[in-house]
Amino acid sequence: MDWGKTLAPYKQAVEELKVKLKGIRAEYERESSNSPIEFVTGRVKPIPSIIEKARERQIPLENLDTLQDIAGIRVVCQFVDDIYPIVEMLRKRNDFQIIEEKDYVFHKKDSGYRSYHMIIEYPVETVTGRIIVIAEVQIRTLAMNFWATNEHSLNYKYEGNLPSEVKLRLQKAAEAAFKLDEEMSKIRSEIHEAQRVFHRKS
Ligand code: 0O2
Repeated sequence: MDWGKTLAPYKQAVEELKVKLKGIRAEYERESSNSPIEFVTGRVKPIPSIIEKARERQIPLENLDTLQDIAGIRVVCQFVDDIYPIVEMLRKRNDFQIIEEKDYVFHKKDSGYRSYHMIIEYPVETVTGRIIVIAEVQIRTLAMNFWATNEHSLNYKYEGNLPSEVKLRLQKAAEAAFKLDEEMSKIRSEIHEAQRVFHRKS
C-alpha cells in the first residue's frame, strides 16, 4: 500500500480547510473583538490508527474512503452558544457538501463526550482531476476539548479498557466541564465586554 499516495488528497483537504477556517476566524476578528472561533486545528489520522480502525470495522484497506475521519478539522470556541452559529455558517458554504451531522453537544455520548460533528465531501483538485475527500469537522468548546483530549490520552494508555475508577472520574469531569460551559454562558456578555475593553486598549 502506497500510504504517501493514498493520504495525499486527505493532507491537501486538511491544509485547505485549515486555511479557510483560519481565514474565517481572522474575518470575525476584524469585524468584532469577539470571534466565535477560538482556534482551528487539523490532522490526518496517523497510519497505525487508520489500520486499527479499519481492522475493527472490517473495512478492507482499499475501501478507506468509508472511514469518515481520516481528514479531521477541529474548530474550538469559547462558548456553547458559539457552536450553532458556526454550524449555520458552515451549512451556507458552497465549497463542500455536508453529508451528515452528529450533534453530540445536545446528545452527549455515554462516555461523556460532547462535540458537534459534520461529515463533509470536500473536492480536492489534483493533476489528474478532482477527488472528493470525506472529512470530519468537529466543533466544540474549550471545556469540551479539554475533556476529550484527556479522555483520548487515557483511552490510549489503557488501550480502550478504562478501569472503572478512571471511567467514573472522567464522567465526573465531563459533568464539571458541562457545568463550566453553563456558568461561562451565563456571564458571556460580561466576558465579551471585558474582551472588547482589552481589545481597545491593546
Ligand atoms: P481519533 O484518534 O481522534 O481519530 P460512528 O460510526 O458514527 O458510530 P465514528 O466513526 O467513530 O462512529 O464517529 P464518531 O463517533 O463521530 O467519532 C469520530 C471521532 O470523534 C473520534 O475519532 C474522536 O476523535 C471523536 N470521538 C468520538 N467519541 C469520542 C469519545 O468518547 N471520546 C473522545 N475523546 N473522542 C471521541 P477516533 O477514530 O475515535 O479517534
